[in-house]
Amino acid sequence: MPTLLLVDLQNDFCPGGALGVPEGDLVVPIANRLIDAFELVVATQDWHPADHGSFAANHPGKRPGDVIELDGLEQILWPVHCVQNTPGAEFHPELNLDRVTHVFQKGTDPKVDSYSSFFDNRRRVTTGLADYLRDQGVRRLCLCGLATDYCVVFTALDAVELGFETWVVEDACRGVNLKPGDVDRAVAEMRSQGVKITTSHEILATRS
Ligand code: VGL
Ligand code: ZN
Repeated sequence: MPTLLLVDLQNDFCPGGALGVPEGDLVVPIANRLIDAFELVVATQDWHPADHGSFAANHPGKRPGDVIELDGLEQILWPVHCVQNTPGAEFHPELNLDRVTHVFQKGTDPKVDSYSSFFDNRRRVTTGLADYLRDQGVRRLCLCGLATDYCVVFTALDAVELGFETWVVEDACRGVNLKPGDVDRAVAEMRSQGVKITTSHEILATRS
């Protein structure tokens, strides 16, 4: 069943948010158009406790962008973002959630970050997304959202590895580009691992 995964379309990842991705809000109307073209729509939500280890503010003397070791794993430090039950963690107000059947939350363990929608960065704990998709008989997964160079790329690479035919809708994603070229490198990496890169125009033309 053609399935769309909306990755982290939350206020804090949109301009003006705590970890605002340039043009992140422009993805929302495209996502809304895409939703109607899919039978099954699911979403992820970055959902951190206030004491999360990925927040620079929780490491005295550290600043966003610094890299530390968090419980043995390399971790980029971020501004405080997507704290559970705060407005920044809510989905963008214009995102149409009517047909979203399930929201998978991630990043809830303070000791480990979770870029992929499937597993934490340690690859120990699953979000339940893979089992959910398999239960629904999903073989092809289309994804879009924020941020291309973090949650989207990690999710897409896991999806192909898990055996899903994986499509990323490039114009419905935006990235952080902490280092110039990060988004381009993420797209190249996805292509090289067998992720198919497409556009919303292509999808809406073939499915409507
Ligand atoms: C994300 C950085 C930190 C993302 C989440 O959704 O891409 N990036 N937390
Ligand atoms: Zn996060």
